[in-house]
Amino acid sequence: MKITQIAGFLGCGKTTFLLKLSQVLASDNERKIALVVNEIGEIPVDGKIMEESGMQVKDIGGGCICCEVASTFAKTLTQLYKSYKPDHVLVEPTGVAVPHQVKLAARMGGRDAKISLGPAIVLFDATRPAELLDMDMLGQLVTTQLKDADIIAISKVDAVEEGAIGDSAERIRKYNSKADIVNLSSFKDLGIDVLAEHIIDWKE
Ligand SMILES: Nc1nc2c(ncn2[C@@H]2O[C@H](COP(=O)(O)OP(=O)(O)OP(=O)(O)O)[C@@H](O)[C@H]2O)c(=O)[nH]1
Ligand SMILES: [Mg+2]
Repeated sequence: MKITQIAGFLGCGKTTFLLKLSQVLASDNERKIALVVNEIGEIPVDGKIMEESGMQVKDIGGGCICCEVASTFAKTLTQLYKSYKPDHVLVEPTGVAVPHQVKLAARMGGRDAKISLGPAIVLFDATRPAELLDMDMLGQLVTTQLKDADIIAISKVDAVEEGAIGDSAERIRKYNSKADIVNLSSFKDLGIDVLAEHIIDWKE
């Protein structure tokens, strides 16, 4: 059971991407996929939408899976392993979660289940780089997410000019010199296959 998180700040396109990605991964019928969505609000809107896609969906509310409800997250993973035995679990943390803490929490779930960690994929919204990086508090959170990323996906590239994508990539490189950077548009089905391959091939 490989656990891959799709992280990134609020509204950067995580859920939209997760749904597309899960379809690509599941298109090989041998592969079973489960989704775990962490919501900040009280109404689990995302989870309901996702269930319509016909996959196992677990919705965790009441706090962040990287801190307040880390043990619920771990238990959910153990439960999924025992009852559904997915090949891949795709996790959408909240937009304010820190990827390495999500990994630590996932490891707790691995105590009673045979898990491996997939890459931390962090989405960076190409339509608002300045807003994300130049604000004091917000900027720190976004740069921490970027530093923690194994793979960075510049999202919504359909909505910006080519030059703006390059500018975002240049700024991202300052915070993470190692991660692969992939251009992503869930609307135009760009980058989804590449990211699915990364997940399948990923070794801890
Ligand atoms: N242009 C464009 N817009 C997108 C794309 N993917 C998502 N969006 C839009 O961006 C907004 C946020 O998308 P979500 O997928 O809900 O983003 P999220 O990161 O899950 O949001 P939170 O869970 O609230 O943090 C929505 O209005 C989407 O329609 C894309 O590839 N291109
Ligand atoms: Mg979402």
